[in-house]
Formats: sequence, structure tokens, C-alpha cells
Amino acid sequence: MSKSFKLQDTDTVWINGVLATMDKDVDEQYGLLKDHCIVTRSDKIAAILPKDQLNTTLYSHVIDLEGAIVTPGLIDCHTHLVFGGNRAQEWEKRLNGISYTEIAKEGGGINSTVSATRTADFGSLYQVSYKRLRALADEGVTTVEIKSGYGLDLANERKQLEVVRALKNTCEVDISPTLLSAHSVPPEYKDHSDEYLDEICQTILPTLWQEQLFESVDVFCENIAFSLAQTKKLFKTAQSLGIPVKAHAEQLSNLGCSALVAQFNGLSVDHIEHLDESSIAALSEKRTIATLLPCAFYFLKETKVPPIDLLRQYKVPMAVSTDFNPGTSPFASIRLAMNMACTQFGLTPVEALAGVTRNAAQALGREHTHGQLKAGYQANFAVWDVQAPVEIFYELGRNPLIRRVFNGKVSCLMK
Ligand code: DI6
Ligand code: FE
Repeated sequence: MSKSFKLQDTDTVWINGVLATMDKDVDEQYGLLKDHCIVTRSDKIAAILPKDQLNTTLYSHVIDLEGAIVTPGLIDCHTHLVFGGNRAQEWEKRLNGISYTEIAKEGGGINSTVSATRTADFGSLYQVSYKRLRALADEGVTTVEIKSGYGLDLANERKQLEVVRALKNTCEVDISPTLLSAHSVPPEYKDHSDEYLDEICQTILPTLWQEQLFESVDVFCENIAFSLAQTKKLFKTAQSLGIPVKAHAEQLSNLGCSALVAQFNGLSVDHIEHLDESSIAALSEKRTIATLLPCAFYFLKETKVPPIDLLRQYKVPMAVSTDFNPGTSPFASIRLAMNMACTQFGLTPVEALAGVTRNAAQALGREHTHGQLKAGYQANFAVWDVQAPVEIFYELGRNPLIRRVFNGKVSCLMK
């Protein structure tokens, strides 16, 4: 950083933090910088400077972080947090020995949440979703991806995405909305999934895109949901409108969806327990992110772990996310997801933190603005009462977050 940096009157200087920048250009684990300060200007990071390069003695906008660890604001890049009802009864069934797939075939599973979401009015949906979003934010999350996919018709997909828009306008969180109308075949289209897919491609997707209600398109490509051919058709529609794609891929079986996402230059492939080596090679070529969802793996008591070593070998960047949803991951805790990425999937703590910062930002197409403490990036960060970054997700049940900074302003608890 040049010595010619000039403070402006409205800048804020954050001193005495230990910065886990997650910046790859900083040649330390976690991109760790000691004895540096952050200068924020409006909603951006203006500079990260060695503390002896800045004389702040006569300067009034100084915040002393007292040796605390600072990370980029955490990013949860895969959630389904707007939904009605819950599925505790279904969980009880599963504990009594009935599988997720069997429950889905009996009309339970995703479709029971579809009916609860269709019944819920806008206000009640907003209220429950706000509480879930707040739980994430209170653990230092500043960016959240939220999917539709429990409405499954034009009016109800719109209602879900309008709740997302209302959250975006009222909460101190950056939100990335995703259209997941191809999540499940709704009851009125039972045994007519092609017709439902046509309805998505011809009506739901173009209409809600025009209403600017989402920024990417997702699909559940699986035997109990949509086929590879249907996924391709959906992606072609999205591509024709210039919309980035991603997928729930290779979660319960290997249908070759990940390679298809790579072919369409997609943002991410998510779950990927059953991913094979040739698909990994395809992801690596396109810099598509592999998003790991260890809480769903844990809650479904899955046994097949994603091929982490191969992902490392091919240098596919890995993101980590909660997959917060009522059926397979009822956990509004990014710290739990990080902990489980390490305990269930064998990620290192550095990989887990990269998974909810730099790589999660890339999964949302925000890699040049979010997920790192770096000049020019959004001034979103989390300040932690810990001695080392690993402690952020080591001790669950006690939240070590001291401060949450969103767009340059302190907001420890969400507004
Ligand atoms: N895979 C999942 O893990 C979630 N959606 C999906 O396609 C589950 C959603 C649910 O069960 O409600
Ligand atoms: Fe999901």
C-alpha cells in the first residue's frame, strides 16, 4: 500500500484488530495481518495499512478493536430460508425408520412445505423469515443467498421472492435471491413434470426475471426431482436471458449434472456427495465453485462424503453453507456449518473460513466486491472475541461475535 494514502474527514479508522483478510495475496494462513488498520470510506474499505503508516492521533473517527480478530463478513451462499411451517413431524418419522426418499414419494417432504408456504400470507412469511435471517446475521453473516422453490406456481414463487426483496430492503444484510422453481414437481403437475418445466421456462422464469426478483437460477437435478434433460432445457432458457445458473447436483446419486453446470459456465454445484473425477475436471476448467452442505449430510445421516481430496487436487474452490431448510438442514448457524465441514468432511479450518468468505462470494458472483478484507471491497466485516480464527467455530453454544459491520456501519445485532 502506498504511503501517499490520504485520510478524508468522513473516513473511519479501525485500529488494533488482527485481520484474517482471506486475501490470497497476503502470504499467511487466513491472509493474517497483524499491526494493520482498516480504513473505511462510506460503505467500502478504502485501505488496509500498516499502523505505522497512518498517524491517527489528531483524528476523531477511530475505533479501537482491542486486539480482536476481524474476518470478512460471513457469506451463507445456499439457503431456503423463506418457507411456511416446519417439518418436525417428518423428522420424527425419519427417526422411526422411514427414509427421506420414501417420505418424498408419499407426497411429504418438499411438497408439504409447498402447501404450508402457499397457505401463509406475506406478513407471516416475512416475520418467520426475518427471525431466521437474524439468527444468521447474529453470527456475523452479512451476505445471504435465499432461494424460492416452495411456491412452485407463479403467484407463490413471486410471493416468496417478494418476501426476500422485503428482507433485503429492511435488514442490514446483502441478499442474493435465486429462482428455484425447479425444486419439486407440484401436486397439480403430478406425473407431468415436463409440462411443469414448460410452465417454468415459458412463464414463471421470464415473468419474475422481468420483475427483477432474482439474480440466478437453480434446479434440484435428482431422480426424485428433475432429470438431466429437463435441467438442460431450464439452463438454456436461463442462458438465453443472460441469467447465471447453479444446481443441487449429485446429492443422492450421480446424474452428471455438475458437468452440465460447468458447460453452462455456472456459478456453483451444491451438495456433490456423489461427484466423480471427470466432472471435477470440468468444474476445475470453468472455475465453478463446489458448495459443500455438511449440515444436510449430517441431518440425513448420509454416509458418502464429497470427494474432498480430488477437489483439492483439481484446485476446485470449495464453499461451505448451511443449506438452511425445514427438511434436510433446519440449522440457521453458519458456525455449525463450518464446524461440520471440518468434522464431517475433513476440511481444514482455513478451508472452512475460505468457504464462507472468499469462495462463497465467488459462488454468488461477488468475488470482486465481497468475502475479503481488501481495499475496494465492501466494508462488511465481523469482529470476534477469540485468540485465533479457528475458535470462531470451535465452541458452539457461545457466540463470540462482538461486532458486525455492514456497509461500513456497526450493527452488532441486526436492525
Ligand atoms: N436438496 C436439499 O437438501 C433441499 N432441497 C434440495 O433440493 C431440501 C429441501 C427440503 O427438503 O425442503
Ligand atoms: Fe438446498
